[in-house]
Amino acid sequence: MTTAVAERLRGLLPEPREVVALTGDVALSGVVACSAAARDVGTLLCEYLNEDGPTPRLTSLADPEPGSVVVTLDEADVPAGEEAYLLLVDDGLVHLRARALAGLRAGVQTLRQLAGPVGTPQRWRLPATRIIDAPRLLWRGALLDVGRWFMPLPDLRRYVDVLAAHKLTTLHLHLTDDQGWRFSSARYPRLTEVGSWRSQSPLGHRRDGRYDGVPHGGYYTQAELRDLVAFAARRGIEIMPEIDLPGHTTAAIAAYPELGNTDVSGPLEVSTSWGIHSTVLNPGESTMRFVENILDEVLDVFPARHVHLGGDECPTSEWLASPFARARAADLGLSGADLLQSWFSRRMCEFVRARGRVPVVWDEAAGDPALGGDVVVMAWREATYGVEAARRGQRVVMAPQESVYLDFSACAEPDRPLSREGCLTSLCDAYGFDAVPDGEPAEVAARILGTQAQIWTEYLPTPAAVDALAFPRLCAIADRAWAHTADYGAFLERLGPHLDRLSALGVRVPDERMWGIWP
Ligand code: TNX
Repeated sequence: MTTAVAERLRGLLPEPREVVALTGDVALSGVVACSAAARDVGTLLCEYLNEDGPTPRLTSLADPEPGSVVVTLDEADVPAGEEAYLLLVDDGLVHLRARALAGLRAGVQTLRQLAGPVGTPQRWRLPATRIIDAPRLLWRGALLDVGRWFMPLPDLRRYVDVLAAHKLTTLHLHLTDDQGWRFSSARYPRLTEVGSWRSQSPLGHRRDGRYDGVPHGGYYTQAELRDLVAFAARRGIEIMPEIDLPGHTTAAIAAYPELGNTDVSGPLEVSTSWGIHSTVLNPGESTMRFVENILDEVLDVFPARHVHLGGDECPTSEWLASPFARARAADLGLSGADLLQSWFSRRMCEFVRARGRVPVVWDEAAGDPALGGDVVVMAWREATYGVEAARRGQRVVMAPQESVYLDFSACAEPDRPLSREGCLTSLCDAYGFDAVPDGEPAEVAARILGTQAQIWTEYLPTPAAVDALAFPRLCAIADRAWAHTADYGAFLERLGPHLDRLSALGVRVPDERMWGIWP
């Protein structure tokens, strides 16, 4: 039995920086001893133990009895960085140390992985070890699109816990799109009364042109979102909200038609089809005030340092056709209505910045140097857009579709799950992507903050469908973002035991045949 316990040291995911196996093991008693400053993390560990471990009890640091986990904010032997930690399992005790709560939270997830599979004997007997760990990249995110298909709150909570288990830092919550608005606003109730609901949804691929005839919708109340934010924060995850602007706004315009370019387009319904829509917000001052009021509500619910303002896929055809938009562009001193998106983004970035937050935009909106040096650029079209932004002096999160879009198929099996047409990113491709490009000067490379997996849900109507495409590629992306070395064969070996953890968390990992193990 002791050998089996010791073997658990080989299946940690993401891979820690340094793992030294010691002799023996420690059976947890359930006592979690922590300083007042570390209490929040102690409570989280107790919650995890409560699921199936020894009855947890939180105590102060005096005289820990055998089997206790001792959690302290202490720098001794801890490497640099907020998320660094040391986990020492030896001599009848478990010591978890870090210089910041973020490090303790990361260490709790490692401790959770050192436990055996759920339901096995000796589950909470941990192998003796000394682990010294810190991440390679600071931004390790996952985007979840709840705009295309609403994800019920319990599933969303589960998802956050799964992200935490992979030591991710950020859930990028894509809350609004042409097909649905999911953020309830006190000031603009029609956004959810009207904008959260569509009459039907596409069936199968977009090119098939078939519909299900079934109304779909849903939204989150502000109280639910605050609760989710707190649940995530305790697990070390920041929820970065995205209100996608000024394109991808059909649902908002369906709710409040005056936000649209009414001189060139008629009344609209919440969209029932996928793809890039020509519908965009009008650039009038009252629309800008609407956007600012919504952002104020969003900032109030989400304390996140980063706020995503969208900016992707914004056709200029309506503005070019609209006399109102053209006149507005001229008033603003712009040479043409096609420059309105740049003006719009600049204004939104200033608004968010004035409230002490950091604006984030998709790469199409990033080219204008007047956006400000603090803006974070999400490079989604290709990694080269990220490299260009970093060379311009902007900070970048690498999210290139060819490598980290989990709505792409992972394999070419004929019975693979429905996914975006014609695109394939195997597990091997996802693992093979390195966010930090070779051959760039150190100061450019340093502006690449990290990477992010994207789960767009056009073809993923249920949490089970999300799991079937997200896993195990999400594990590969999380591993590359955290770990200091890359070895695909070794990753696959660690993935084996990790699958038991995923299924214990309720993740429906697809059959290995669907992973795209080989390119
Ligand atoms: C492009 S990525 C989009 C999304 C789609 C996705 C599908 C980005 C910023 N915009 O609206 O869902 O492709 O892969």
